[in-house]
Order: sequence, then C-alpha cells, then structure tokens
Amino acid sequence: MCLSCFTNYTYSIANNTCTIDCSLVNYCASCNFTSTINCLTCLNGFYLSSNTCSSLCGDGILVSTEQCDDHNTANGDGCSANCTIEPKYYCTGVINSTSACLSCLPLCLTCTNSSSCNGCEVGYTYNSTNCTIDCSPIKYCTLCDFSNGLTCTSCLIGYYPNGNLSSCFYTCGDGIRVAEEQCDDGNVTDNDGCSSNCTL
Ligand SMILES: [Ca+2]
Ligand SMILES: [Ca+2]
Ligand SMILES: [Ca+2]
Repeated sequence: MCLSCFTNYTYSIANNTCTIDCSLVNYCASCNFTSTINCLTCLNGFYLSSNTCSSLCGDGILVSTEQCDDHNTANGDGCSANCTIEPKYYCTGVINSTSACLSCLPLCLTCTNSSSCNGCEVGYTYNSTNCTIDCSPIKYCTLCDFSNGLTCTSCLIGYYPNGNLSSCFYTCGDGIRVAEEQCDDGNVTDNDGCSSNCTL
C-alpha cells in the first residue's frame, strides 16, 4: 500500500494506485501529466479550451456554475442569456439536464414554485396565497390602491380617508370612539361629560 503519492497524484484505495488528480484543473474529467496537468476531456457540460474547462450557457446542460440552462441564449423567458434565473420566474432542472422555467404568481418577483412567493413587487406583500397591495404604510388603512403611488380608499371603522387619500383620520363627534379618544358621545358639545375634543 502506498502511503504518499507524488505531487499532483492522489492515491486510490480501490485501485491501489496513484493517479493524477485531474480535478486540479477545475471540471476536468481526464488528463495526463507531463510538466503540468494537461486536461484531455472535461466533465459533461464543460468544454476544453487552453487547458481550462468552461460551461456553455445555452447548450441545454445545466451545470453547477449556472442557475439555469433552458437550451437557448434568449432573455425574457425565465433563463437569461447568461444562464441566471430572471425575476418573476423559477426554474426546475437537475444537473446535466435542460432547465424548464415557469412564471411565479402574479406580482411576485422571486419564487421557487408556482404556488408561493418569496418576494413581491414593490408595494405588494405576500399573504400566504398571493401578492396583495400592502396598505400598512398608511396607518388604519384597510383598502388601498397602488396604481399611482399608495392611496387609501377605506379605513378602519371610526377613521376616514383624507382628501388626497394619503392617510386615515378620526373625528370627534361621529359617535365612534377610537383609540385616540377618551370618549365620543356623538356630539361636539362641551359640559355634557364628553368634551368637544373627546376628552372626559
Ligand atoms: Ca450549460
Ligand atoms: Ca433563455
Ligand atoms: Ca370619534
């Protein structure tokens, strides 16, 4: 049994021999050794040039250096011309096979399948089934719109959208006591137990 091999050789227990470690050239499958390691063939999906093994985007062979490979170099179909997954798409594919890229849920930017979302477009939030407008930047807003910046069209009971729909306000005397009020007796009369500014 060999205890240590020459530099660039590794010991194989199975074969009881010292063999050249071709992996010293990244992604190299077979090689020989003269004064240096000469790669002869590369792993599947890698191509030899100047003793270097490089992947090729668009060959339809997904390799570890690519996020996807859909067998073309077109953008806009989920897998980009440089084999990265494009926003609003997810790609399935095992190493050495061709990737299939499909759309995320509507308004979803990043996902790993068709039924969930890891990040919605700006202004939207994922509610465990789809991406909906995120009203929370406007306090007490329950219904909002994001077609032209965030506007609020409906507020919690006792609160009302202001003129430009940018916030929800409450009003003393509407008979609905909200958190900011100590009381609201439905009028703005003083000296009846609840003042005109809804304090006791
Ligand atoms: Ca490829
Ligand atoms: Ca493509
Ligand atoms: Ca009130």
